[in-house]
Amino acid sequence: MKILLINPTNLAIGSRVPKEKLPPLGLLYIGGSLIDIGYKEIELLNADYSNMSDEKILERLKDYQPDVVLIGHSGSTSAHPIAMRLTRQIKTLLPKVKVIYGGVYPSYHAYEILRDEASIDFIVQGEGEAVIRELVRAMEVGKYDEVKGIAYRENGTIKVAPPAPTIKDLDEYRVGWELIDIADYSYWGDKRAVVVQFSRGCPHKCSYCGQREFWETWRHRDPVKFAKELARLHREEGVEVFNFADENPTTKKNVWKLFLETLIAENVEVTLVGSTRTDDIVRDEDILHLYKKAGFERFLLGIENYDESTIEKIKKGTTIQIDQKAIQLLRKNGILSMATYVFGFEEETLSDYWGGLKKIISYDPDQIQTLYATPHRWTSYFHEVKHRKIIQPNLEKWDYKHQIMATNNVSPLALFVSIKAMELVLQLRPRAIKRYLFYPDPKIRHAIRWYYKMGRKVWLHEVYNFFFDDKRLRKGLELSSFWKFVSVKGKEG
Ligand code: B12
Ligand code: SF4
Repeated sequence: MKILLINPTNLAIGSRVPKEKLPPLGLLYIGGSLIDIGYKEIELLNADYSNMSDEKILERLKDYQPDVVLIGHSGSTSAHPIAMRLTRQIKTLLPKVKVIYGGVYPSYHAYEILRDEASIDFIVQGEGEAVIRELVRAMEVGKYDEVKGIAYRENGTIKVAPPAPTIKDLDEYRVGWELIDIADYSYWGDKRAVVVQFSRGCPHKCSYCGQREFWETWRHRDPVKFAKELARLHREEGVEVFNFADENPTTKKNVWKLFLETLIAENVEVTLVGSTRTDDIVRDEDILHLYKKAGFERFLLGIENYDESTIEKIKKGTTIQIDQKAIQLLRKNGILSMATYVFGFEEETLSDYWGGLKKIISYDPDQIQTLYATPHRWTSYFHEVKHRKIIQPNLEKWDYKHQIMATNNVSPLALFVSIKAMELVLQLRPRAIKRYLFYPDPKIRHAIRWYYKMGRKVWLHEVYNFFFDDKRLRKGLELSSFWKFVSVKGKEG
């Protein structure tokens, strides 16, 4: 069976603005899982890498003549319309090819996608490694009723199988690194880089979070094996930067400490970047020097908001004191902090932004990432905001960098200008510029300068898009009508 994995293009800034690209880890896990049960005719077409045109992608399909196409993108909501445009053309070109679609967005919209898109034959719902093995084996015999975790069409009826159990031992599956040339991938200013994943899931319950339920429970790989794999990738493949895909890698202190100590003992000079929670950083005050020694240069901290009552409302489970302390502790240990700030809550006002700006300056993070509240249907936040008006109906723009819902007190223009001004103030304030120019550690100085360079490009790109490209509705539908279907996991019917 000839298999082609496709990472479709995505128009989001994360795909289009930086020249540097990271490998699509999800598809590499899926490929690795199939290679390990004997499927050898398998290739990856990373169309997102070079923003490949549909014509070029189709040419490649014509040459390769796959029996099965596996398609999915990590930025799954915003990539969905493009993935569908592509699969329709693939089916026209190769009508016999079977198309399997996976990832977060299709997992939760399986029923609607199969109802509306004749080009999709199967959807894998949830974690894919174990399910894809079962599905591909079932395809050899054409019998699917025993396969859990899939949705498909049979004699014109849409069937949604019961969910597959989560993988207990993550070390049973490996990343199919052989599907890419690692030397093609870089990040952090021309450093060879890959995405890795130590753990899946998160035990916390933030209401807007689109990730925690997807993985169901928090699980982690063997910390010693994982550290050794990073060291091997550094020694044999020259990987310098590891970008952690984890939602929350630091969940268990003892396990995390063992990972850090093992990596330190491997004595490899690598850069690690990831995301975690501020309360874990505060909890780990006594071992933050190990974070630094292992190679951590930056943490993205999902602070989201700087107002105590909003933090409570979104069930973040932290406090402003903890958030502030985490930033100070990271700085004390020579690790950069990137604080997120989510905009677009219903009742926010211009004076809230002013208050937020003053607070964030007092927190003094090294970097800021501004985002718009985005009501993914599979989050509890979706249900809280069903009455709100959708001003951005194009799913390609549901990438956290476009305003999706109207707010009551601030126009989209005023909100956009406030965000852009806030970014300028934060990144150009004297303390930040001083670090840009004189940060004593040259590795961290490089990281700061790289981020400024990227930030400048993104800032200009967003301003251009806002005024000349993005189309917004003045009066959109309510979210509930816009979406029409509100049941979880696309299982209606
Ligand atoms: C690393 C990362 C990036 C990196 C690199 C992306 C890359 N090359 O893969 C960068 C910084 C470039 C990035 C950019 C963006 N990202 Co990002 N990113 C992540 C992050 C942290 C990890 C992704 C990952 O590797 N996960 C681990 C893999 C193993 O999981 P997976 O991809 O879901 O795959 C599994 C299953 O979904 C399934 N599966 C997936 N595909 C397929 C296909 C088939 C056929 C099958 C059978 C199964 C299957 O099986 C896999 C194994 O179990 C996630 C957050 C997170 N913790 O997951 C956000 C995340 C994926 N990013 C997100 C977003 C919004 C973006 C951007 C749109 C942001 C922007 N405005 O620019 C862009 C999109 C461009 C892009 N290239 O992805 C959102 C997506 C939300 C959504 N559901 O739509 C996430 C979930 C963050 C969040 N908080 O919500 N991102
Ligand atoms: S801490 Fe992060 S990953 Fe965990 S539920 Fe909250 S937003 Fe989601």
